[in-house]
Amino acid sequence: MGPIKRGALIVFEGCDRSGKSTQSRRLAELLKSRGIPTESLNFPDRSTDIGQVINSYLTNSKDLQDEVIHLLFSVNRWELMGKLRQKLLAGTTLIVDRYSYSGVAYSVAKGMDFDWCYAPERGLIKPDAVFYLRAVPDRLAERSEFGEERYEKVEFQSRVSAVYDRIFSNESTYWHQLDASVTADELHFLIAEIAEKLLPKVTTQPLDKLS
Ligand code: Z5A
Ligand code: MG
Repeated sequence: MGPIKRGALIVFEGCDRSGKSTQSRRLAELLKSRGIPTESLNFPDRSTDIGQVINSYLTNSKDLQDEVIHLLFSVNRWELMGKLRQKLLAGTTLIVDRYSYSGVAYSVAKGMDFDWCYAPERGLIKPDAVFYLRAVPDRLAERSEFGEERYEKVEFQSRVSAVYDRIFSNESTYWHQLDASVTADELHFLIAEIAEKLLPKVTTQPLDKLS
């Protein structure tokens, strides 16, 4: 038996209701069915102390200054990094629903400075692949449960979408942009195809950091 290969860090990004949770779940199921050790998680992780503060903010029961909530989202990733690194190095592939790019996209959409927003993300583990589910926010508003949390307004989502497009143009080497308006089955097929090619390649490479 050779050395344990590390797992891959695969991230899903996109506006609200773009299908991230659906596609994360389906990819995790597929990989598990192939015998690949896989775990799923999402950010914000509302289960930690900081995650609970974030939850109160998102559900509008608490107000926080823009800079403060931005940094809390980032801390919420940092507090889980040790655990994530351990799992990846032990060979587990992680499917992550939202990551640093959500942090940047939502805060910049409020009018905050791009570089200031990105700075606290530097040093976090760099994803091997990001699936960016891109759609016109008007179309997403037709999906169920849209509009219940703080940021779920079409006009705001359009600004978020523009920031994602900007990040995509900077990070296009490992970002895969997909049209979120096709059916969930079609999306899953495209994602599975990319993931299957990616896994054997990345698992022999060292973990990298966001820079
Ligand atoms: N946020 C932040 O500001 N800073 C940060 O650092 C982080 C997050 C990490 C909570 O996120 C909020 O936190 C979020 C960003 C901010 N802002 N808001 N609002 P969340 O991930 O907990 O919640 P969410 O963005 O609202 O995501 P979501 O609602 O969970 O959407 P989704 O996961 O992308 O979609 P889904 O649940 O898979 O699908 C939505 C619905 O559409 C559902 O009924 C599906 O059955 C349906 N669906 C899915 N795929 C399709 C297709 N292909 N066609 C048609 N219908 C579909
Ligand atoms: Mg979701």
